[in-house]
Amino acid sequence: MFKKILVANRGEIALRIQRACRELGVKAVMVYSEADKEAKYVKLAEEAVCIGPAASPLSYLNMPAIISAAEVTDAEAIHPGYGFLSENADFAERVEKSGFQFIGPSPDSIRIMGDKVSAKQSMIRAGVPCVPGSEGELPDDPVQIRRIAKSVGYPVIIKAAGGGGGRGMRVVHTEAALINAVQMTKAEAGAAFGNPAVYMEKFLQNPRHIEIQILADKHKNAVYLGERDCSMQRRHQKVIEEAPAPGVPRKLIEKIGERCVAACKKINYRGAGTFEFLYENGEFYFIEMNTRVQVEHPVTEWVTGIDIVKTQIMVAAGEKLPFTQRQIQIRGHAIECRVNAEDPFKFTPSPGRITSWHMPGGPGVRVDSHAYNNYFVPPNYDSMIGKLIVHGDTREQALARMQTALAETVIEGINTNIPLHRELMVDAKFMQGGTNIHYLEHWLSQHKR
Ligand code: MV4
Repeated sequence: MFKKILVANRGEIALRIQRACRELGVKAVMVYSEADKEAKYVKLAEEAVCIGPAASPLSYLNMPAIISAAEVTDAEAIHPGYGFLSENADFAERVEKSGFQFIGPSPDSIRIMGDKVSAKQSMIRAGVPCVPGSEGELPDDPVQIRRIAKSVGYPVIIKAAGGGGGRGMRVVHTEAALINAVQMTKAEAGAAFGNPAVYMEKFLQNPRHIEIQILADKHKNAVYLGERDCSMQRRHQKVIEEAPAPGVPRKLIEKIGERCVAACKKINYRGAGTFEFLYENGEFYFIEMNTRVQVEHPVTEWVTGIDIVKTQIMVAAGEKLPFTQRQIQIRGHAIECRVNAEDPFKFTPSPGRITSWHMPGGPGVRVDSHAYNNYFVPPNYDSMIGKLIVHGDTREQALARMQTALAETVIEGINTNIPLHRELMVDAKFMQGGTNIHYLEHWLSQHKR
């Protein structure tokens, strides 16, 4: 095992990684920007290095500053967390070329999954079901593009190979609109991602977003840790996640999970990863793979009993996965509410000083947050200030525990989305389970206040 690792991130995930290190007996070096000196994990750190000013490009995205911090502190490995440099293949490569272990997959795996066309092609080859569409990148010839769209069937969606997470997409309903839409998407993709390549898929109108968590080691072992339902989202930002996905047959999850595991072995994947699917009319369709630990990993940790962050570190150090697929059981139900510093219904960011902070507790309640009473939420970063996670034997018990936890929560001095979560946890349709990716935005458009 490593003696010391460097945590190249901020916020709640920096604290989460620091906690995993403590449990493993690994020293954690925290890096921080000038805006994050007051964060809990910096105060708790045995060692912390300031890597630059508040602006992310000068600190959390500053590769030389981060690698230098690892050098001066004698760290052996770098955990990138999520966001920032976590899915940057060039960073992973520079980390390894500098003699450190990157806690994540190989630069090659990150690169393949970062290009959505090559990701999809590699999944088709590995037997993972994908959304029907173009075979790879769209050609330039309008005649051929029209022919592909006709065979896929309208509506279709044009997606940028360099996009992902909802960036660089356009829905096309008619042949008349097709060629212009392809040209527009290509132009935008070239400007935004430096890669004008686009591909086409059948546009699914009312899917759910369900993802499969996997873990793989360097010894050809891989497992899936069940699924998460992340359909409750607004503008591609997830708001609530849960595991398991309500109403999805166990047998189907097992079939898809086994396909994901087979794909991991085929591409020599290592570390934690997530296969994102759209789920519609009882079928799963792969869309993208994330090569990092995700914000919503705690719901999977709670239903499986597996510490995903600890396991990431163990497999990066070369250890074998300490469990087999047979030993992984899904127990009960977990729900996560992302706590954001923002207006609960208008969504304008609300940074500033927290003047009162009381977190809930009791059976089946977990709070992951780097904030505390009197903490100043800096205006420079993502608005998420923490996560509230509950577990119950059943979904009904988890819902009841989340309702109680939200009622106990007090955050003053800034606006948060706790009032939004309080309303959603008693919403009849959400309580039934199985709402699709459009549900929250539709609910908000009808919301009176
Ligand atoms: C789709 C789709 C419908 N059909 N692809 C958006 C984010 C990116 N990961 C893929 N996205 C979508 N791809 C096909 N063929 C609808 C979406 C989509 C979406 C997906 C997941 C979660 C939220 C979403 C919100 C709007 C659109």
